[in-house]
Formats: sequence, structure tokens, C-alpha cells
Amino acid sequence: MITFFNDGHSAHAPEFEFFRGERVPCFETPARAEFVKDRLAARGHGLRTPHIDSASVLARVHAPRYLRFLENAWFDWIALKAGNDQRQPFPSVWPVRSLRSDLEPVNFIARLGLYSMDNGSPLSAGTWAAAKAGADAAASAAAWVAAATGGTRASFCCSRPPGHHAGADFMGGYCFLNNAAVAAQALRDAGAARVAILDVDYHHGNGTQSIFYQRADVLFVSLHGDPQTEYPFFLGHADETGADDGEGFNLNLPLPAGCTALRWFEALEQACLRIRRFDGDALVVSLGLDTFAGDPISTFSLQSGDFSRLGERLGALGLPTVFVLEGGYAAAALGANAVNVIESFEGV
Ligand code: Q9C
Ligand code: ZN
Repeated sequence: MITFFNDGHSAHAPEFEFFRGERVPCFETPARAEFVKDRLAARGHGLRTPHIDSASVLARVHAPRYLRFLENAWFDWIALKAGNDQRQPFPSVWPVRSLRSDLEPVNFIARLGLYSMDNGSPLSAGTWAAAKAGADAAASAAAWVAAATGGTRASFCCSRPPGHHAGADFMGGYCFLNNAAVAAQALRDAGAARVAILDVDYHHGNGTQSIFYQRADVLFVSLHGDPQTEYPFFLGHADETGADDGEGFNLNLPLPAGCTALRWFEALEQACLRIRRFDGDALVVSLGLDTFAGDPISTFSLQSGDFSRLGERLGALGLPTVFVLEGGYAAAALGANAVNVIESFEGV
């Protein structure tokens, strides 16, 4: 499978985040993408350099004022105070409920709060560059699949930071630009009338769901830890079925924390049945691998061999498919787990 690798990923390298009352090293590290790259190379899979500028499709999935903020955020931060280039900004106030989010404050930390869903998405000097290059990789992976003449093609967007928690106008959960939404919208723009998105990350893809919630041309299906106990907590429930034209085109399959691989594969089967019934022209897979038993921040128990089973099941859908790397924090196992999915998808 052709992999579009975001060579610019390492420009995003914040040092720490907050976790259970402590300041800890970031879970979402540059090493993650390098482990996947190494495994791809070891298994003889070629890497391509992304060749498409995602600017126009980004403008279709994200709000202009959010894109402007993100592009300038580090510059604005370091301009505030000498030494800020050695510090990470974190939001501390958010426009919840009765507070206004239509106005953009002047204060930088206030603007950071306006455009964040949590304090768990640290910025670094190269965050915009890395995230934009990742969106370019997603658009390139979509273009490759859309250009297929005979048979079905698949591609893998291997990039970080991940994207599925990023909404139209906010960052969150280590995500800044929604790469899966970029891939789905790029497929639509290239002529696919209907696109399905399957999100198998441990965490609900709240950003992707919200971007397409009112649309019937993009189906969103997700299996994930129940938001009653798992991040992102405030979206991902089974009763979220879509709105307006999109009613019936959103399917959440929340699973109890700690559930077995058997239960997970039952939910995958339900997801696949819905995708088959949708009868779309293409599939985007938000490939989070934090369902792995060894993941440090998640509670499911998939083994490396289970990722081969996942790839096989998705291959049986017979759709042109774009895989987009999302979470997965057992970094040393990430390469084998990701490559198991994409190889099994192709019947290797
Ligand atoms: N700083 C993805 O898997 N944060 N994101 C937990 C708080 C939430 C995970 C620790 C985890 C987000 C793409
Ligand atoms: Zn995740």
C-alpha cells in the first residue's frame, strides 16, 4: 500500500502535558511516526512525499478564523514575553455555556481557550507546519485513491499530530487539523458522491463527527470507549444519530472501558454492516491503535494479531480506502500494529 509520510511531523514536539495532576512527558511523540516509518521500510513498503496543498480543502472543513489563529499561534505566543520560546502555552479559560464564543478576544491565552476543547493539546514552535504538512499528506492520500482507474486502491496517510478530536474551530486531544475530515472532503471534491468514515481509535472522534453531523453525504461510524468514563467525555454517545440532512448518518458504538477484543470485534461487525448499507464510493479509516492492550492511556485489550484481523475485515468491504493514522501511544508496538492492518487489508 502506498504510504504518504509527513516528513515534517517532527516540527511538532512539545515536551510535556498534564496528566492526572502531574506534568508528564507527552504521550504523542515524534518517535511514534518514526516507529511506523521504520516498520514500513522493514516490510518493503515504499514511502511517498505528499504533493498536494490542502489549503482549499482545509478551508472547507475548518473555520477561517481558527486556521488564522493556529497558523500564527506560536508567533503570537513568543511575541508576548522574552523566554516564551522555551515555554508551552496552555489555555486556562474557556467560553462554556453562557459565555460568548462569537467574539475573538485580543488576549492570546483567551484566544487559545476559545479555540481549544481541553488543556491537553500542547503547542510547540512547529505545530502549524507539522499539522499543515499532515493535512497535505491526507489530501495526497485521498487524491491517490480518487485517481484509481481500474480496481480499488488504498493509501495510508502516516502522519502526526493526529486529527480526529479537532473540530471545525477547535483543537483538542493532541489534534489540530482534522486529517480524516480532509481526506473525506477531498474524496468528495474529487467526485466520490458518498464517503464513509470509520473511526477505530480508542477515543471517540468528536471533531470528525461534528464536522459532518448535518450531512448525509459523509457517514461517520465510530467504536470507542464509552464517553461516560473515557475521553472526550462530552460526545460519542449512542443517541447521537445525526441532525437535519445528516439524521441517520452518524453511528456511535460506545464500549465499556476494559472490554474484551471479542466484544470489540462484535461492534466492528455492526459498524461494517452499516457501512455496507450506506453503499458509499470510498472509505476513510481513522486508524487509532490505542485499542492495543499495551497502550498506556487506554483500557481495551487488542493484541498485535487482532490488528491483522481488523485489516482483513476492512479489506472485505471492497472499497477504495484511505487510512489515516490517529492515536496509539505504545510507540514501540505502533509500527507492527499499523503495518498489520494495512498488510492484511491487502491480503498480504
Ligand atoms: N492530557 C488521540 O488518541 N488526554 N488523542 C489524556 C490529558 C486525552 C487522545 C491526558 C487523550 C487524547 C488522538
Ligand atoms: Zn485515541
